[in-house]
Amino acid sequence: MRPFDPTLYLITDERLSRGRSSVEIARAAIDGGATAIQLRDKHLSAREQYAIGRELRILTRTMGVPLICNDRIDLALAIDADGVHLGQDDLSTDTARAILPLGRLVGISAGNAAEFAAGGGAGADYLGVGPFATTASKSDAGAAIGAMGIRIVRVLTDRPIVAIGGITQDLIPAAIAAGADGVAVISAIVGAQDPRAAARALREAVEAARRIS
Ligand code: TZP
Ligand code: MG
Repeated sequence: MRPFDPTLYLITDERLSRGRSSVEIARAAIDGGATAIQLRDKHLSAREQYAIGRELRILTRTMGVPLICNDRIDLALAIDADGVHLGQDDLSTDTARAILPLGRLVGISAGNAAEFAAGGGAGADYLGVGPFATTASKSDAGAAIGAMGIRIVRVLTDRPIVAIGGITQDLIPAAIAAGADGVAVISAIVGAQDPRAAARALREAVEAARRIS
């Protein structure tokens, strides 16, 4: 596995994919420049997620990007994912490290300093910080934290930060200027008519924003 590259992190959700599979979306997204994939079809049963995860595992290995499993350490182990992404209600970073083989990625969600501390941010490999803007993809995402929210977490860690929540191409310059290293998206790719072109445009936007930040 290559080191975690936070530039463009695709999160799957077949509810938003206009009938296309998460594997099909992920393939197009990686083709377009996605640098990491997270399995997050959490509305499906464990068995259904496992089936998707197995396919994503083959795809991501072939295409050379890490596969990260949302919430569930058991599923991460079962599909031999490269890591897990943990929210505030999931098992802790320390517990994940104790269960997972050495070298697996552990990412956490943190929208502010309190969540950074409670989620074990200091021990995480990367942070998902948001919601940057209003999102319809996560019902309990809370209020948008914007650039100021990214800045607050930025001073707490040197680890990669991905801005998440309502990210569209036009918001990328503000997220990167505030200190994000990349962006994580669902709808901007999963819901796009052409996920490959959407990924390419988002990736180019992150790279362009980095050049001026
Ligand atoms: N965590 C915080 S906001 C969010 C997640 C999983 C949803 C991101 O989806 P979208 O469609 O990119 O706003
Ligand atoms: Mg979670």
